[in-house]
Amino acid sequence: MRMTFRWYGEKDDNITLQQIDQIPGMDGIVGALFDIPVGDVWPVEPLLHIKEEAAKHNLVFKDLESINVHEDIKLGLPSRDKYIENYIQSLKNAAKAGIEVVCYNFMPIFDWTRTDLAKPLYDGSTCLAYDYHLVAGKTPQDMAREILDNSNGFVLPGWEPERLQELSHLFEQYEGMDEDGLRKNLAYFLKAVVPVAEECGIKMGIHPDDPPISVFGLPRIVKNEADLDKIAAMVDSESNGFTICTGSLGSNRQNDIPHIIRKFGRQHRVQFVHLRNVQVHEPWVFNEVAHKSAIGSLDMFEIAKALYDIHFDGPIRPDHGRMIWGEEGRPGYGLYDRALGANYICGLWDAINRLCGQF
Ligand SMILES: [Mn+2]
Repeated sequence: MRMTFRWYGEKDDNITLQQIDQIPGMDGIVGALFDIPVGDVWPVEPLLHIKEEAAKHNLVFKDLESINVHEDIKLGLPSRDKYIENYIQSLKNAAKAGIEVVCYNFMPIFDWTRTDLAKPLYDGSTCLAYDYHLVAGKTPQDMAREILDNSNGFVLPGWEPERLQELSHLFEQYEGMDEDGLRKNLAYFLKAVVPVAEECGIKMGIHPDDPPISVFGLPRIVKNEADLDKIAAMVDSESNGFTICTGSLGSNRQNDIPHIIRKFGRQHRVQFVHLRNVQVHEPWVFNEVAHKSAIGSLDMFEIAKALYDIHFDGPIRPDHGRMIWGEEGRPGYGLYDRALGANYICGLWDAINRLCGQF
């Protein structure tokens, strides 16, 4: 596996490449071009620039998160073909810059959703949390406003202020669309894009819905094993793969993550892994916690062992961390707790490797 760390770039991240390089066991960064509007073509040059900067700090840059999918593609509008062409060109350009893995999601309107970006834990740290009771009485606009107000001045991917201005219009466009309708639009997109990804050596990994449940009545199609089966069947190619995000899938205790990893790993469909622990209090009431198994609901050893067993050689990154030691930063993306998480995962991996000694 390749241990990686999500980085928002020179302009938008308060964490430096040098700090990332100082995390033991760190191999690379996961990056993106955050200033390119969704739907536009990603040029090669700025990707090469990130690659060069990363290399100065002994870090590889082979993984993108995310090239976002334009809403017209998810909606299946006639204009989608133009945006699919752009997506294809972005993949070709990414390949020219040495990119191997591209994460994306197919969530309507919202990217991830939380009801609290700084929930205090017992030890004074804060974390991201979700409680469906709190969503019940809210409009999407209320939710968007809260997230913007609590993001410590950082723009959170999927919650860009300009997109949120169009919220009412976007909801109108999705009226009447069910899961099958959205699934058809994903299949249309994948049938066009995956052959090109395959040709240029890029593995695509769709990110699960976060949380994996319908929010505000919008359809969600990446929630569980059955959904992943349907997506895998849309295009028979290793380039049509998954980002296994343990915090997203794991917030539903019905999802058996080690089983999902082994099953789709055997099909060579696991392309990217986000490791995060969550504490699930009751269905759809959960908060994120430190990575260590004993602290949350997920058995990180079993998850790491499943990845080891499928000989996973793609990128793993510690996902959202808590805010600890007085750090201020982008919610979920502080330095300290993610660094601790990476170190914990490396420790698990080393121990499994030493005990099993397969490779
Ligand atoms: Mn994730």
